[in-house]
Amino acid sequence: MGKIQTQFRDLKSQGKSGFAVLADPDKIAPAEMQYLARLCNDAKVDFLFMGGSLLMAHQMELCIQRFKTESDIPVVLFPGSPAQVTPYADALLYLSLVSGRNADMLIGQHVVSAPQVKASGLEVISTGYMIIDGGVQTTVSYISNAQPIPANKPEIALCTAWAAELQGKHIIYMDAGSGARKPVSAEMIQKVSTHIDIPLVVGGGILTPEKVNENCRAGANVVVVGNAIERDPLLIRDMAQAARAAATEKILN
Ligand code: 1GP
Repeated sequence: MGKIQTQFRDLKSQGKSGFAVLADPDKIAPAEMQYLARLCNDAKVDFLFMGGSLLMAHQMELCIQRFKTESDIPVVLFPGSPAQVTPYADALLYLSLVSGRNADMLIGQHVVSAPQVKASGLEVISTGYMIIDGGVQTTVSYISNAQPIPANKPEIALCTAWAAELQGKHIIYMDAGSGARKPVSAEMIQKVSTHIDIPLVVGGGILTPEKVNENCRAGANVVVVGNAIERDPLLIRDMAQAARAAATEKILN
């Protein structure tokens, strides 16, 4: 098992939560990456996720290189398309959109990009990617042309996560989509996390350290935040702390 997958698994087995900052190369300039890296180092962020649903700025590799001049935090690709696969990162979330019924997002794009992924040398983390309705159509649900799982149907989310686990996926990522109006509910997180044995990543529409903490106490092993941090990078410290604190709070309650 690769190093980063082991980090995810350790968080799950120890009942802990980590924090991931999502940087979208369409929204951040390479010149800003060193500042971001220093903030992440100070806050002891666990992972930097890199990726976006679109990629208009072809600066992802430069962004990663700049980040790595300042930080040893693992860089994990969260690609919106095979064009975003680059060997400059440490690992790749190999996303299969298991909540949708779009064959291209389940296997088609994987076939096309397999030679590139094999040659990249990246640690590949097979990911059951589930889009949950976040109250607004997000870029990812529009681009993927796939219906999200209804927010009030935790049992559908659980069956989907079970199916992905049974297929051998390494992790589950439940995403309300970037800029979601409603993040994934604590009830759904709890339902899924208590019944699967693989780590659970949760993201989309999370705006406050309190929400990070709530998601972690509900069972998220990694919480991902993008938009809120783009608006206020100083949130990184409090959000990372809120994720770490959740494990202790679970024990005390
Ligand atoms: C989206 O889970 C990520 O795929 C993060 O979403 O940008 O809303 O934090 P936000």
